[in-house]
Amino acid sequence: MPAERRTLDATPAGEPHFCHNRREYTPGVAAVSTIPSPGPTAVPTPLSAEEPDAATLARTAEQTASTLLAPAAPHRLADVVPAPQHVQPDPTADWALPADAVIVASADPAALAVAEQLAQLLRPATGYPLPVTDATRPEPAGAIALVLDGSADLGAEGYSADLGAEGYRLDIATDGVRVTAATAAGLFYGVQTLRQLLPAGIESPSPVTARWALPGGTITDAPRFSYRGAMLDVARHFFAVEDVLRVVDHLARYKLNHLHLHLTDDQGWRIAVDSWPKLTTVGGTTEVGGGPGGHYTKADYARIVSYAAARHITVVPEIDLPGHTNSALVAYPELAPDKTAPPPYTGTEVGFSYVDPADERTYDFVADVLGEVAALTPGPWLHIGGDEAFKVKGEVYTGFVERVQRIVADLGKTVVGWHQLAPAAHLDGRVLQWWGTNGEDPTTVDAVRRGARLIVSPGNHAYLDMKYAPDTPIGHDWAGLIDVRKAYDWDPGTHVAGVPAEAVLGVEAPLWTESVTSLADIELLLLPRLPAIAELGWSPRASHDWAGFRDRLAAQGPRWTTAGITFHHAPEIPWPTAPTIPTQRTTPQPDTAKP
Ligand code: TNX
Repeated sequence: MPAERRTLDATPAGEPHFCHNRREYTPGVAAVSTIPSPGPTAVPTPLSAEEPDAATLARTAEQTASTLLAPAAPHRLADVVPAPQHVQPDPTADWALPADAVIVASADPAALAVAEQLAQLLRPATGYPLPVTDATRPEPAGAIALVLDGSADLGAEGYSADLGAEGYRLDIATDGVRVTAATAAGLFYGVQTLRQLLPAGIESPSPVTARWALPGGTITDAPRFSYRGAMLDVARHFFAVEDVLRVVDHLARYKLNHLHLHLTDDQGWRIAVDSWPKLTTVGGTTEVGGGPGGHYTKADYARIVSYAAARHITVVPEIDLPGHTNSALVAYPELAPDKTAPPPYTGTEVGFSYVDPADERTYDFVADVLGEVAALTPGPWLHIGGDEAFKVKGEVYTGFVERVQRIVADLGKTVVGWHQLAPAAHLDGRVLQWWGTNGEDPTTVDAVRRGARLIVSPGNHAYLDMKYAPDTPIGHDWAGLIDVRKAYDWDPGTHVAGVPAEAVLGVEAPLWTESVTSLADIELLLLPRLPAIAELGWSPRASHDWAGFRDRLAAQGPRWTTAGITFHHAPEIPWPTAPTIPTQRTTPQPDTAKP
């Protein structure tokens, strides 16, 4: 286990220490924790088996009480990742969540669902009941209100704005909090902002005592790009549904709205296809390194899709064609150019396999597979891969791609593919995912001129499988090292020379998993770079500022620590050195957190 994942939590002597994995309150005693320490500069103190004496306990209680009773300054209204579009602080209008607060929502199922999600976020740490009611009842004073309002100009005073389908306005005043949006997605993003403005202790899975204060003022916010995504490669290593759902949670926190699942590759086929059952029963049983692999049943996949949808995230399934298909050829040798089954592949080379583009049976296979995947997928996109098919060249390659693009269109879906698709004929709406490392790419520019739109995923900025530094225990370095600044300091709107910003649909951070074998590995590579990419996708370019981002990102560390999430303690980020988590309650409160 890499050092990041087993650390000694340090606590300055005499200060209360809340140890999450053991759920106990140990004044002045450091504890071995399986969650990361708050920062690289934390100084470990020795473990002590001694009980604190009465005087120490009394002093601790006094210090704790004075910390908790002091009107702790809430976060600043602008301390949010991704940076909001417009922030108007009002220091006279701070608000504190009362224990009897009510969450009121517009009488609309989608708005009420967001209200219930907010309650579920707040109940575990606060221990408050936080009942959810609809707005047909009178709005009680001190409530958090979630209001669907499609007609109003949501701009704040002196700042008029069309907040579009995903925007929201958050008003925090002494007499209550209100999120207003035209859609449930907007309300959901307002809730994510509200969550970050509360103290880090709000991420605790069990009750802690804190003053649950929010900074007064108004935020008006909307995304820069409509497509903000991350990709998880579940083919090189297979990940259980629960792991994928947890990744969805991470995306949701940072207002990402697409999860691209790389479902098939040489090393394994991960999605059940009824008409070609051996894809999973044979092709799904391998993975990199010789592990058992696995696959999603249709019910598993539907569970991921609906969990993501409830968080306003659209799943983009990828069936990689015509290359990266060894696992399919093992299952169905008739698809192979020489009609012979290749041996199963568990290495990490690319570019050697392909389905036979000269055989009509291949197109039956493609139509059947894409048809079943499309039927399971409510979102508009079908990703057909297209990368690194080194043995399918020239017109044979473009001819194959053009046929597959038409199959996708006939299914009523929009084609997405890696930018190697560029030379193929344009088809209405098609989207290329650009993963180059050099922003000069005339072939892609030409495809854009013919109508293609781009999702930008530069290998040397957005690839989450690249190492942070030479000593990162997992990951690649073929596109260079990507520290947090490298992940943050680029502009999706201008990155590919000659592609106008209007052609850029958005940004995506792919995570390839050749060396990634566990959820902790996934989180180590995702955090803290995912929020950097999320900010590029959401925040106005004018807000781009490394120094400010670094500070706002640093404040996420205690949140991840409190929630038990692994992350890389990137040395360029000024992580807080002391836990900001207050004491665990001594009097147990009812746990209303269970869904
Ligand atoms: C290139 S990026 C690939 C993947 C590898 C990745 C490793 C792309 C479209 N293809 O097959 O997993 O590099 O970083």
